[in-house]
Amino acid sequence: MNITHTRDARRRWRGASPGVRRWLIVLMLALGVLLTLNAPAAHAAPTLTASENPVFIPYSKDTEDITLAWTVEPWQLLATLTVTESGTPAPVIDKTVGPTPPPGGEPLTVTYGKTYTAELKDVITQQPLVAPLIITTDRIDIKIDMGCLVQCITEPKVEPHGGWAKFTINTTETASMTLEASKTKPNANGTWNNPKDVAASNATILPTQNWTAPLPNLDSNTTYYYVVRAHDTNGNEQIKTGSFKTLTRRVEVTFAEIQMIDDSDDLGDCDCFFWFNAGDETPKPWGDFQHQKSIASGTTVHPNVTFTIDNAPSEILIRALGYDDDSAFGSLCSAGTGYLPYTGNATWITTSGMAEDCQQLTGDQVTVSVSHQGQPTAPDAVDEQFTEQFTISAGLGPLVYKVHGSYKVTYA
Ligand SMILES: [Ca+2]
Ligand SMILES: [Ca+2]
Repeated sequence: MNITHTRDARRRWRGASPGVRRWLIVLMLALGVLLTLNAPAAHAAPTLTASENPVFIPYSKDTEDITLAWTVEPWQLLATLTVTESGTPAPVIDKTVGPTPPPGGEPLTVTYGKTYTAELKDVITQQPLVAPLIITTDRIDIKIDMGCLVQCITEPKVEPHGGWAKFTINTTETASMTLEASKTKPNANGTWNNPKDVAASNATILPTQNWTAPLPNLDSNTTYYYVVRAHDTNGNEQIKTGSFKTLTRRVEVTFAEIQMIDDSDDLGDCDCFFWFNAGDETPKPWGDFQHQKSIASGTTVHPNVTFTIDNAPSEILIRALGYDDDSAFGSLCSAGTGYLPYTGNATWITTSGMAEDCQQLTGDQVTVSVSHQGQPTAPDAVDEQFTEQFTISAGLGPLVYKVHGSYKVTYA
């Protein structure tokens, strides 16, 4: 009966048109897929796992012991476990194993820097039962319980200002810390050959894990190299080095007002002109021999001459030099234009008296500090960006006057 049926079936198969045959094949494949999809729902898929991956290996060691574990299909009684190590031709494990790993797992020693490929295969067909397991290694970046023997300082955060910098330093271990900065690069061990090279420093009062430390009294627009040194409670030391640049100071000076006290002319008002100067900037005139300002004693005038000093030092000089033309007919003045233009010369500014028989002059200067900050422990207590007034008192005569103005300090 069966034979007859089979023959009949074969005959029918051969007799079927190619289109019908193709359709039947598609139907059978579809059924197969459906059965395959349904089958694993009954139990978990095979697995191959490592107790740790990536394997973190402390700096003090080269190798670490881990274990492998697996699960297989219920009918799989034996399997082949192979583990290969990068750079090593022969497998480090190649053995037949049971459906469950030994108690505690299959031991595997991994070496730092190597990559391992673990495979579980059918013991007879050698077909893989699971996807290969790639095991990698890594160093422990953050200290767990080794204190400052390994890295305990995380990357310091630096906020540079114009005349100081704020450091925020966190550690993974409670530590006493010092912070030093210099315009000179430190040695590899975080020290300087000349202790005088250390421009600013700070230290923790009590051991901490979170330290906010200002570095006061720095020069603006300057690169500093810093060293953070941490000592944990076990005496381990670690250093962290880096660099930062302070902001650039800009000063805007305004010569706002001249207060004429004595114009030096008995008959009428002075025939004046002025030179102004701030820092190392080129002096600027207000009026000249041909364009004289008539200014009476007891009055004020407003030149509003301004200077902008980019990258200013911590102190600047602000200067004024006033002239009064007293030439009479027949006086000899340089080329008829009076005294030579002021060049910014420091000694010249404080002269007073008569120049070339035709001009009376008086000058003076004032030094202003453009670097403001609070006490070393709290430099941010005083705003380093500010505007202040200045007064130059030119009192030597024969011209007697005061110049009032302002200077504005900003950082960028
Ligand atoms: Ca005069
Ligand atoms: Ca005059």
